[in-house]
Amino acid sequence: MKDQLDALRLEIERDVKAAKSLEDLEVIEVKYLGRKGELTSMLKGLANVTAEERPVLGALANQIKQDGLDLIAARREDLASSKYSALAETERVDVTEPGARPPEGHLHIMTHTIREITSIFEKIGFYRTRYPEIDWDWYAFEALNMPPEHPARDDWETFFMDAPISKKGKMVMTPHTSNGQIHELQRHNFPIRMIDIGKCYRRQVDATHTPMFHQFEGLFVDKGVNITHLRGILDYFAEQFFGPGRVSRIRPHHFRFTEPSFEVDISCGICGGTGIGADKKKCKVCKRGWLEIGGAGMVHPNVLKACGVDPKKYTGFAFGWGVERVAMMKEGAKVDDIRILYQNDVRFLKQF
Ligand code: FA5
Repeated sequence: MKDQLDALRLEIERDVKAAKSLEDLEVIEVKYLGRKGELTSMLKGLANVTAEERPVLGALANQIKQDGLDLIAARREDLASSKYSALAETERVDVTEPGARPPEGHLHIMTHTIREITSIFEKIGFYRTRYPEIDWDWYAFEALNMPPEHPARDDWETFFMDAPISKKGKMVMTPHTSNGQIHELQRHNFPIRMIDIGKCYRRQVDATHTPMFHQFEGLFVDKGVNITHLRGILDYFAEQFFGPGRVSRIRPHHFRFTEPSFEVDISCGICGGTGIGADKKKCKVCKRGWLEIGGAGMVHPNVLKACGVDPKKYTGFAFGWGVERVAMMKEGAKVDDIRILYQNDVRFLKQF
């Protein structure tokens, strides 16, 4: 039996040495030293040996078990440390290395433009307002001196809502921000120096029109406001937004809600307002020295009256321009089709 025990010791030593993983060691321990292992079954043979041999062989078996456990523990430590040192090699992290930055987004060119316009007007005492973008016909047309069925309404190519009709008419998706004039005038909080920026909707789409676009509406109403104030504000905006040396001009036009009414132009930044390009030919951008920016005029007395404001006491001017259009007219913008602003093409958007 002693020979069997010695042979078992050698087997344990050989297998432990050959073990390649912590899992191998588990198997070896169970196989040789476990409760149903080879050593235990060998000890059953002690019943057949002499009384003198029994304690000697018993002690030897205990020694083999202890040595085997020690050997396994030592090998386990070796394997564990080499496992972690291999991991340290393959999965080393250099915490000082610069990280991989995820791509960063930024604000849309329209948001930038809206913020810029707001801050230009805030500097001269205007305040930003927001009025409904879905509103009653009365605010969008009737109070603006455009009675039901008036042909002037056709210019606004309006979307009507499928909603119940009220005393104030049908609901519309506002085709301009001029409904803001009515809401603001009804507050009777003078002087009014409003800049209302919002979304507008019209049934139009081509290189210069989108079905959804933005307008900014200025309204200045107080005692003694006249056209010279309007001219001053237009020139101020031209220079602040488009750059030094840019000026505005007004041409006669017709809107039902202003009298007199104007179309406003800004001098072209490419040809300096001359209409002649560097190649001595017609300027390619404006062709005539001026770029059209939008409408303006003195608030019509009927509009003031519709809002309960006495036109003999108060006068004012209003203007309404497209945010997309002014952004496109900025020098260097190089946007020749308005629709690209809303196509979500990152290659285009990330330029701004
Ligand atoms: C108006 O909407 C008037 N409410 C402006 C106004 C306000 C005049 C106050 C007088 C006093 P108009 O329809 O011309 O006017 O539009 C003004 C500007 O909005 C245009 O010059 C253009 O810049 C922009 N615009 C109009 N329709 C579209 C569209 N479909 N897509 C993009 N921009 C548009």
